[in-house]
Amino acid sequence: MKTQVAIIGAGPAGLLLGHLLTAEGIDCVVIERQTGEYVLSRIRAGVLERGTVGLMERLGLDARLKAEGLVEHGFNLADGERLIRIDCQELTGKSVMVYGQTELTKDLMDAAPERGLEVIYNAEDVALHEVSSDAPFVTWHEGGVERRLEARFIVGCDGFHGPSRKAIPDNKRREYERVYPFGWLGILADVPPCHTELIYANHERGFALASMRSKTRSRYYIDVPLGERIEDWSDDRLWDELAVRLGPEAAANITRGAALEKSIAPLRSYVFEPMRHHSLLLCGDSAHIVPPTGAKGLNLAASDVHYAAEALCGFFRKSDADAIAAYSERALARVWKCERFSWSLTKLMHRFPDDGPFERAMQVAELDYIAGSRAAQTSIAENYVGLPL
Ligand code: RFL
Ligand code: PHB
Repeated sequence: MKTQVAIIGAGPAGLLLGHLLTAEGIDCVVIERQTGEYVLSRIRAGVLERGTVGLMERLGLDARLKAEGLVEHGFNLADGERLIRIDCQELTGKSVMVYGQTELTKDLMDAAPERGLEVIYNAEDVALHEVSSDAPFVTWHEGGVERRLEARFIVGCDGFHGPSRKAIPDNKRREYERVYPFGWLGILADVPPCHTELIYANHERGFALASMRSKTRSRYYIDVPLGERIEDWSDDRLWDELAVRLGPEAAANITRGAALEKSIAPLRSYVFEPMRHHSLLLCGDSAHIVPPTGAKGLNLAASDVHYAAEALCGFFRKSDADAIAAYSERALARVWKCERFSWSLTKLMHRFPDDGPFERAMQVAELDYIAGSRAAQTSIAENYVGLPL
C-alpha cells in the first residue's frame, strides 16, 4: 500500500490529523494497535480549549460538542478555606468547554468512513522504517500476515509508549523529564457535579479536583502517594476524602454514587526534542507529557496537530519544504509554555513529600496573592483558556 502520510495511533491526535489532512485532499492512513472499543474505553481528558473546539468546527464535526458540551466561563482554586474564582470569560474574553476526550474521539471515529479516512485497527507489531530517508514505510501484522505502507511522511501520534519517538536516532534526541512523587486517583460516577465550575483544591491532606463530564456525570480526583493500590480505596473512603479536601462549601453539595471507573494515573512532565526527524513528525503525547493539573495534554496534542497539518499542507499543496523544517520549533514554542503552566499549577496545588514549612508558606502566599491580584488571575486565565496557536 502507498499513501502520502502514514499516521500511527488513532487517539485524538491521530484521528484529528487524519481528518484535517483528508479535508485538504492529502492521502493518509491511520494505523492503530488497539480496537476502536478499547480506545474509547480510556477515561481521560475533560476540558477543551477554544482552539481545540475551533478545529472540530473547521471540520464540521462540532454538532454534538455544541449540543452536549458545557461552556465553562471560569474555574476555582480552593485553599482549604475559600474558593478563589478565576473568571476566564471576564479576564480574557474566552471560555473553555467540558466535553470528554472519549466523546471527541468517538465523533472523529464515527465520521471517518463518511469522510473517506481509512483507519486500520488491531495492527500488531507496528514498526517504522527508513525514517531518515524520503521514502519511509510502516509495517505491521494483521491476522498473522505482514502488511506494509509506504509514505512520504510518517506522523507519530502513538502516545507516550508508542514506537515512533524511539525511531529517532539516539544522537539526535534530547529529553527533559520530571516524575512527580504522587499520582491522581480518579473516580467517574453518574451523579450531578458538586459545583457548576471545576474546583482545584490544595488542602493540608492533599490535592483534590472536582470536575465533570455533563450535568449528570461527575469526575473527581485526589492525589495519592506513588505505589498506592486502587483496592485500598473503596468508593466510600474516596468520597470521604474528597469531601474533606474540597472544603465545606463543595462538600455540602457532593452527591455520592457508585464508581463507573476508578484508576490511578502517575504524574509526569516530559519533553522530547526535536519533534521532527527527517520524514518523521511527532504529535501529542508521543513527544511530550504534562501533569493533568491545568488540563493541557489533549489540547496540546490538538495544537501540535494544527501545526503538523499546516506543515504537511505546505509541503504537498505548495511544495514548501520549509514548512516541514519549521514544524518542530513552532510546536515546541507552545509546548514549553504549556509545560511551564502545568508544572507551576502542579507545584502550587500539591503537597510534595519533601516540602517543609517554608514551601508551604510559599503556596499560601501565592494563593493569597492570586486571590487579590487581577494581573495574577489574568495570567492564569489566559493559560487556562489556551495560548494562541
Ligand atoms: P493517546 O490518547 O495516548 O493516543 C495514542 C494512540 O496510539 C496508540 N498506539 C499505537 N498505535 C499503533 N502502534 C503502536 N505500537 C501504538 N502504541 C500506541 C494507542 O493505542 C492510542 O490509541 O495520545 P494523543 O492522541 O497524543 O492524545 C493525548 C491525550 O490522550 C492526553 O494528553 C490527555 O488525555 C491528557 N489528559 C488531559 N488533557 C487535557 O487536555 N485535558 C484534561 O482534562 C486531561 N485530563 C489527561 C487528563 C490524562 C489523564 N491520564 C490518564 C493520563 C486526565 C488523566 C487522568
Ligand atoms: C477531567 O475532567 O478529567 C479533568 C479536568 C481538569 C483537569 C484534569 C482532568 O485539569
